[in-house]
Amino acid sequence: MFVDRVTIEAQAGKGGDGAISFLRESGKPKGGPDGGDGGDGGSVILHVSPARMTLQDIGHRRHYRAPPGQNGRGKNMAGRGGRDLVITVPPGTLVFDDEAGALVADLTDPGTDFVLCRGGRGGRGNTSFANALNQVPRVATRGEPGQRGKFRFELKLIAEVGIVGLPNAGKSTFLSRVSRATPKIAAYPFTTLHPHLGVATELGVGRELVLADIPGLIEGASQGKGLGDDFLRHVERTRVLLHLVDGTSTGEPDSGGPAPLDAYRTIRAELAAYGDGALAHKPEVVALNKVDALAPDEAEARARALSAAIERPVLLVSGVSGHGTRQVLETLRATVDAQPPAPPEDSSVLPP
Ligand SMILES: Nc1nc2c(ncn2[C@@H]2O[C@H](COP(=O)(O)OP(=O)(O)OP(=O)(O)O)[C@@H](O)[C@H]2O)c(=O)[nH]1
Ligand SMILES: [Mg+2]
Repeated sequence: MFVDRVTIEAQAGKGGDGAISFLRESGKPKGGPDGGDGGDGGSVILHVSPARMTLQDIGHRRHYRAPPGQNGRGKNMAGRGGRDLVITVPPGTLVFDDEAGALVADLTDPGTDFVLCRGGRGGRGNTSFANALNQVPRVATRGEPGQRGKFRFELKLIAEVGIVGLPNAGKSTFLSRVSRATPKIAAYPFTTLHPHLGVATELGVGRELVLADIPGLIEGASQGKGLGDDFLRHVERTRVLLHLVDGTSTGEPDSGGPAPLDAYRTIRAELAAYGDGALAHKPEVVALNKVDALAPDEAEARARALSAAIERPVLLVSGVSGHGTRQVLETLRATVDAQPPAPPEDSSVLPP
């Protein structure tokens, strides 16, 4: 399970100031007060919607400010209120006060609107101070400041798909191709040091896939080699594995890695060695990656050979060109949907 976590600063709008003004009309030398009230400042609202699946997009911005209310004006014109700033969050978002650490909101129900920072009330114009004793009040009040705060949002996420494969297989490239995730990518092993999460939206609303890039699997990972196999605990809760095999390496000394079948078997052995071995029974979609770098018939031939050896289908894909990614996603989606429903989530939630 992943914890998606972002910290933001939110600031609601200040209320507009009330106006001090007097009616001036020819023939009416002593007009009454006509200063309007200030408008209320905009609030920062959290709106809960399943259309949002992670907090990633929210984290792209650090400051969220709602606009202030406008000041009141003469002729009893009230200032316009500031527009509320609405941040859409996924169901299951926990909001903490970042300084105090206290839980501010537990947002589970779609459709909920939660006022995170209330906009300041607008000030009163002098018209509103007029009474029988004081018909020409020279007072107005200022708008109140809007609430502000620093908040930490947390979301517990379960990836539906765990992307496995040897270092350099192109796991991170694939993930960044199909989602907005930005794991580090480079032409050496162990580029990615932590699992990354992304949401593939290409298949349309309601058919998104949450994918996790699981780095660090090498021969001996289950004995603690390299990054070890600790990250496989994230795979335990996924529904399906996407196993990427580098189609360009052949096992020749300068080809960059083992032949596809050896690469495949190495990962399978590490999966089987983890925990009680249950990972080896997870449904798996296998794809030969980097086919953009191969002649089409060569790619086909290598996929066919791998498929024959492992006795299961092998898709062709390229995270760089995007070739085949759609079919991989469709296959993953169908495989996830064919699984029995996930076990109920542990509902105990503790702030860190
Ligand atoms: N030609 C080609 N190169 C690719 C493709 N996918 C990845 N690469 C290259 O392969 C290298 C490794 O890619 P990564 O996405 O970092 O591989 P990874 O599996 O995440 O590797 P680790 O994080 O080290 O486990 C990089 O140089 C990529 O540019 C592909 O589809 N085609
Ligand atoms: Mg990587």
